[in-house]
Amino acid sequence: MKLESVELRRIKLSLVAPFETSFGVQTERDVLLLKAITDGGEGWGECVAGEEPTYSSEYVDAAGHVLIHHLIPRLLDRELVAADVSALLHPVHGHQMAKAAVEMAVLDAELRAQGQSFGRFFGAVRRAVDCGVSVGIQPSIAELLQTVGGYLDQGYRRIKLKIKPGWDVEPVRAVRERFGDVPLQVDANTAYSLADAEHLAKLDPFGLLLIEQPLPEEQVLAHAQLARTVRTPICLDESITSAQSAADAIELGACRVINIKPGRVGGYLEARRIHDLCAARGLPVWMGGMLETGIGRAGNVAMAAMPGFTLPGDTSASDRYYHRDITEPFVLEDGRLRVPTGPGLGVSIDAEYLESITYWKSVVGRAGSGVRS
Ligand code: NPG
Repeated sequence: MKLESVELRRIKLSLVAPFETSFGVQTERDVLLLKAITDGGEGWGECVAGEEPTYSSEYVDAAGHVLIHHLIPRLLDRELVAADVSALLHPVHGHQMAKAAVEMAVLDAELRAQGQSFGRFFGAVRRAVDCGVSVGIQPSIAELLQTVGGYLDQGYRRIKLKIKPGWDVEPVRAVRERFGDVPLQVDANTAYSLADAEHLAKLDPFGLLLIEQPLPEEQVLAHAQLARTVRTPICLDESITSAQSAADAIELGACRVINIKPGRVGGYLEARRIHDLCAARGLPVWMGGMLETGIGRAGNVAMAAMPGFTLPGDTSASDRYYHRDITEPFVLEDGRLRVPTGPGLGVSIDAEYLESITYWKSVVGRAGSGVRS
């Protein structure tokens, strides 16, 4: 397959409600989407980088820049398959989210051309995946209980609470007291230090599924040390940027669970390697979320149907985030989302709506004779 050009576009989508994590409050998503134009058809990719470099060092302006100037030019006008993309991009250090977006677009084009779905390509073993929901930091315990109750009424099968110092043990206690033994986990997004070990151990009596990324991403050894004080399984997110870093963290005893986000690790193919290595070592994995539109959600739901994804993911329904999605919405059915079965990502883009919320476009490649914006 030959990649002839890539169309990049930026869209803005308001969130249904503000989303607060230990690193800030988000009220809208500024999304970079890619359309790969090949001699065998088109494919779509979504970049999960946020507007600001607060979750990781990547951010959407930089992702657009590195794609246009350093990544896409390495892929144009040559015979390639999606499996070649990461090696071709290897000379460029880092920028996993940008790399993931272009690999995804090429993979979608390739699978659409073959008439094969992402689910089939990944070896999906279920038609629908169990869904959890990530609950942002709330202004009060009363609002938290109301929000969690609403999601449980909708059928979500697991609740994840965002925590930070000052908002941790009490919200967990309140949710346990009100909602009993609902599957519950917490996510700190790197907000603690090893000195907080005794404090984090106060979460142990609540029977959480896991504590996600309590310490800064580079402190992998400290997570292993934390695990000596805290009994709740530690799950890594930000620290896991590749299959290699996953293997190292497991070997060190830094985590007993891994959150897989294809965008964070450079793409679906690396994410699949992490799934495989965790399965071989007996670690459960689950699918993370980065507030994806229907494009990214489609790929994530398909991957979450692989056998090692034994915990519910942050693969929430479209209406958890958006009033109107850019694809047909993902709708919760008995706490699950159906895995798309059509070719490639298996979703169709609402072209008119997409156009109406696009505020920037650029083409790299033949149609754009290099770079056009
Ligand atoms: O369901 O898509 C979702 C969001 C799940 O909490 C979620 N994501 O730290 O995992 C995270 C968090 C996040 C969201 C991180 C946006 C970065 C950006």
